[in-house]
Amino acid sequence: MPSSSSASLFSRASRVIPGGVNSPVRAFRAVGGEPVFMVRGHGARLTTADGAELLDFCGSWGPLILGHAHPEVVEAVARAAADGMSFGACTPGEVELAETLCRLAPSLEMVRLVSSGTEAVMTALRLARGFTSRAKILKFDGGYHGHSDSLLVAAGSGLLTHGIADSAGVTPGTAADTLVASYNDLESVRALLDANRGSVAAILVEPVAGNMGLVPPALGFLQGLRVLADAAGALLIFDEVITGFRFGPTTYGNLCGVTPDLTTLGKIIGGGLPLAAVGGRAEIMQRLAPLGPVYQAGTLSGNPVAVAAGLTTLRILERDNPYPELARLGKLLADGLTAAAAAHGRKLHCARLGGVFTPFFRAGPVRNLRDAKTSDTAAYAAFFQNMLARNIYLPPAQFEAAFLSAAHTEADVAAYLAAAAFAMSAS
Ligand code: HOZ
Repeated sequence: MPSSSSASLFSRASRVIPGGVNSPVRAFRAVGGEPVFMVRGHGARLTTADGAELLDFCGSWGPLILGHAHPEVVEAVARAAADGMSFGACTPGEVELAETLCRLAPSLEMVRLVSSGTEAVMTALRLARGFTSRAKILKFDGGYHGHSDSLLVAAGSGLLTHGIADSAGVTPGTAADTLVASYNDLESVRALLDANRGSVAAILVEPVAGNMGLVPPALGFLQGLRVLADAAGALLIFDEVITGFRFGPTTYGNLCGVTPDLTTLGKIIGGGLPLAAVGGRAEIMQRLAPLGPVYQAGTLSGNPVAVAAGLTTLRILERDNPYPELARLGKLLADGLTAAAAAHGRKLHCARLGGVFTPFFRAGPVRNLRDAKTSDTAAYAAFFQNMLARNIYLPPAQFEAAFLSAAHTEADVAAYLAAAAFAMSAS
């Protein structure tokens, strides 16, 4: 029988899966060593194929705000699965999920359910282009919006981590329709809109950047984007795949009082299963087929099992309101990490919002990709490995966000900080 250790699984995987991984940021290339294979997750803890128990601060990259295998979510999924995995036909649950999303985030007058964040953003861009009859999209340096062609330009997340500025396989014509501004820099947006007057269909932004590490918006930045988009006749799209339902039981747009024309959601709204959505003004959403000429489709769109996981997650978030506690624990962690770094004479800036954080190994705030890139990535790699040696699992890349869940306790934060003190002194 083949060995089931992480090392032997990775060796088998590398023979049949490119790089041994099904998504590049999992490859550990930025932190050294080989990926750890997971076999189980409960609450805030993971069990590896090697039998180790890890305290998890990656949270599957964002969906697991309730922690792993929340009993109510598991029960809802089991019940839905027992009734049939997929029909390729309409189901009551998808209506309820769409109603719930529209109720919780008033900027969503209508939504279309899809299966991944990539699809949601791809659909939002097509809608924006179809609605405005314009071709260009303005995005931000270090912003990541999934892996559709036109957005693999100056992208964050795995591309930033692996030093792939722009993906091969994207035609120059496609890339030419993507304009790139600097995050938190309204002047760079204004200049691009002026230079491309009448041809920008949409400004696409993560309202809180999460794919160059966590970079919160500067005061007035999102409000400024709204004004600039309106003046240019462009739509404003908030990519909330990470931020939706992460800081409150609603979108970040709703929390910060800026109303985008379209919003993309994913991660949390699927409760850990593949489900995402694009939503916004009815006038725009009604351009989608079968009502309008903008096409989008998917066999597993609105899949009943994923819908059950998402709906149950949203119900629990509304009922239990874990957000103040997530923010309290997040602050405890960020303050403790900052103090540990100071005590060991290390340069560190811990960016944090609510229960989301990124330790940048550099001094001072991080406002954009230029700042993020000056973080000492070798120091992050050493930190990651030292934390892993203490059974703390972090995102295996500097340019990603780490997540607390409702399953984390103050004792878990203390465990993180104890390991971090060790990591700071060791590396
Ligand atoms: N979008 C995730 C990182 N920000 C990637 C998740 C994965 O590749 O597993």
